[in-house]
Amino acid sequence: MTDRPLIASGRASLRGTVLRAQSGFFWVRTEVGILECTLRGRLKKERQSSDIAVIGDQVEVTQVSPTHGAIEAVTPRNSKLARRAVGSKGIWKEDVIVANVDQVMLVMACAQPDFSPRMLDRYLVLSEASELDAVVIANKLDLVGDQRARALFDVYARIGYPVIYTSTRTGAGIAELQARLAGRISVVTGKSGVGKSSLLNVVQPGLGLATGDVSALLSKGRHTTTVAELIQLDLAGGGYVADTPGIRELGLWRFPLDDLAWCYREFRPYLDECRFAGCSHIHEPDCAVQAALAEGAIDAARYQSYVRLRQNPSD
Ligand SMILES: Nc1nc2c(ncn2[C@@H]2O[C@H](COP(=O)(O)OP(=O)(O)OP(=O)(O)O)[C@@H](O)[C@H]2O)c(=O)[nH]1
Ligand SMILES: [Mg+2]
Ligand SMILES: [Zn+2]
Repeated sequence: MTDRPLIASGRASLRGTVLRAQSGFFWVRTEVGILECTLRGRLKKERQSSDIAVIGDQVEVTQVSPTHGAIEAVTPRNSKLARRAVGSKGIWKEDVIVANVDQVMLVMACAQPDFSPRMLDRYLVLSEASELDAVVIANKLDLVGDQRARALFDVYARIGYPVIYTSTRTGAGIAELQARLAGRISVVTGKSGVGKSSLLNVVQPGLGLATGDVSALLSKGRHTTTVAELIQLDLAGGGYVADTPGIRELGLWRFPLDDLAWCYREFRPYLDECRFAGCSHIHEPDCAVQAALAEGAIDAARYQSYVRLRQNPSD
């Protein structure tokens, strides 16, 4: 970095957060309001990539008019959500879609659609691989009741994930969800129909996201667009929810085959105890993970999901 003064050519330098990015334009929230910005040429030269600035980035902006600015610098990211994309020569490269993500909210329905532990485990693996905190939202509690819901999700609480039981019908868990979202940048994901938009509408009345069948149509349309944005939450302490086409498509997330066992967080205490380095924890003798399974310290269904993913990562 140069020792550029805070006031460059008579124009104020501002700090801001990228709220929206589309085709080279960035909407940045600053203390003087939201400015529509482009990237300074110098930045583009330094780093030839599509993710120089993404939503969630903290940036330094020079205001050039009451409504426009130029992004001068991007602050190093604390965390990021990336997906794999095909780079030059067909080599996989990382494509950052949200920066400074504080947590991933994995929304599941207790029923309608049926809860799929397999899918949740997959999401958790992907969150762990990105080293992002994950929160499990067990929605539609009203359809099954407390006891049944806990039978489905308690295992996740036991291995250390926060689990929030919610219903947009009864209002259960909504205050807890709001408290979790306040002051953080969150990514909300989960399959179609689980109630993501309904939850956000209850968290923030007035948001007016489409739900139900209408939403299915709209979200298909949105998949084809390239807009990524942070939805500002009107909670004490603020908070943002990231909405991007890329994060809904799970297959595009970075998938960590080598570190798969580590991504099952309850396996971690045992990983250094196996007899063989590079143990797959499936058939080797003196495997500490299998021993923990036999003792009941590792949940059998979680272990089975590990074996299936390990043997068949793409299915
Ligand atoms: N019984 C019950 N139904 C719910 C609840 N939350 C949402 N629903 C219903 O579930 C359906 C799907 O909700 P959406 O909010 O559109 O789901 P979504 O996850 O946003 O779906 P996509 O936008 O397609 O990804 C709607 O008919 C909602 O009314 C709940 O807590 N209980
Ligand atoms: Mg929706
Ligand atoms: Zn092992």
